[in-house]
Amino acid sequence: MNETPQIGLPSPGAASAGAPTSFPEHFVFGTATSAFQIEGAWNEDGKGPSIWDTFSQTPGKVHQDIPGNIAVDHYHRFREDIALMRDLGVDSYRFSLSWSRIFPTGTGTVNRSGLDFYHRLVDELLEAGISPNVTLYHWDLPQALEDRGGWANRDVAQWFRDYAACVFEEFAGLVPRWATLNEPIANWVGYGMGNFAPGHADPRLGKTAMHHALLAHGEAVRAFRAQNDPTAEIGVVVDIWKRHPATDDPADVAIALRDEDDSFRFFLDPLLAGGYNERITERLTREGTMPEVHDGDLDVIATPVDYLGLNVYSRVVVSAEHYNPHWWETTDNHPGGNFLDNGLEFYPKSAYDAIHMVRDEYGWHRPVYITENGMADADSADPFDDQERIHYVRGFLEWIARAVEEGADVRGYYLWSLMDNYEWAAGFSKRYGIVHIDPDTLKRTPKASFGWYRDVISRRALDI
Ligand code: GCO
Repeated sequence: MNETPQIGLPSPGAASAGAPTSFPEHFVFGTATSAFQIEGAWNEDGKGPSIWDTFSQTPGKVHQDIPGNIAVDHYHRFREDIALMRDLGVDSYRFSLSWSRIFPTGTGTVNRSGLDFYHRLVDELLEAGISPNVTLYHWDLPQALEDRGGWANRDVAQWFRDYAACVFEEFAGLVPRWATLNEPIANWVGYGMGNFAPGHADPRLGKTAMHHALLAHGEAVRAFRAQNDPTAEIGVVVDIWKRHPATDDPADVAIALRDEDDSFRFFLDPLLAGGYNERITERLTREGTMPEVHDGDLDVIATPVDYLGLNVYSRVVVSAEHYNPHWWETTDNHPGGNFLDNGLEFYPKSAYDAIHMVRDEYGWHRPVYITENGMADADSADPFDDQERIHYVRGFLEWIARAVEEGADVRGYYLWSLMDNYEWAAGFSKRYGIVHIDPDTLKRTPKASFGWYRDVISRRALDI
């Protein structure tokens, strides 16, 4: 067992001795959200239902059976939310488009009102001097497409390409940074495990849905290149929870590798290294879950992107003896250490490790953004005085600053999240915001971390 877990820089004190604490002038500071988690207005102005509307409205699927219908009503309050960001001083705002707000049935006729909403949002951001960073897909597939097989239907790659081409054209010259997908592992949770929308628990379907996500990504990048907007860049966002074997026992090492394969190497290998690795191909073939890979798929998937988005929250320490496949649900038997009050291991070096991994193992020397990092408040904590969040974010920023100083091309950092929001199956039970949302009135109130982050952004340095 790992008796003395590595806890990264003891933050903040010791890091000041020699650790870099400032960021280049052009380093992008931002906040991140996603459509389903904040917008609400689930059936307004022509929007079609998404799989998360259906799933969250189905009894027994989400926390306290409260659906995401209203979320935090950003659809009607986006001006207030942008005013908060203007006050915060962020350079950029990462958000996602609701596909079924734009194409109510996923394909076919566009819903002008849906596009108009995003035009109002983008215009307001530009007016506030905040650069939009737009994700095409953050888990809310149009329900009408799920009815046709969803991500398990290979046609989804073309549906996604058509949707992408439409919005690229619509927002050309207005949106300088795009991402195709956010965390395609969600397709495993939704099709392989059943814990997320659309709620299928079929491992073969799950792996197929993951492969189709990669294919859709590649098709969208090709549509973007065909559009040829030289002022904009496109990337993809993968979440990295690196596995650390608790000991160097081969059993622990094997589990760490297998879990990395299942969670992020399944994506990074075809995106950056030419295809699924042998371990994955051999095991999934043996298990009967290997997706069908058609000729040409790997070329499409490997279509070059401009940047990589990495979502990093922590690491996972794995041990064969105490293996917990649902490690995120409990800290029991988790051999790591240094837990936050909310149960997450505080391991800020995980950002630095992820940056190094893509560079050293995948040869990625091009731009990287940390597209998400943040933490949920503990149940018992004072919701406004979120000192632990400050401690957490500061720890990560210290390690990111170090990576930058050492020469990694890390261009920016997006804090998850601007405001408390609808945390998927956990509903409103997990609060990630630097702005508090009153559950009854939806009133927005900045937390202590908001003021702290504002100071960091304005100084482009940490206060240590
Ligand atoms: C994810 C998603 C976000 C989450 C955030 C907190 O990483 O799961 O991109 O939608 O809300 O990460 O869990």
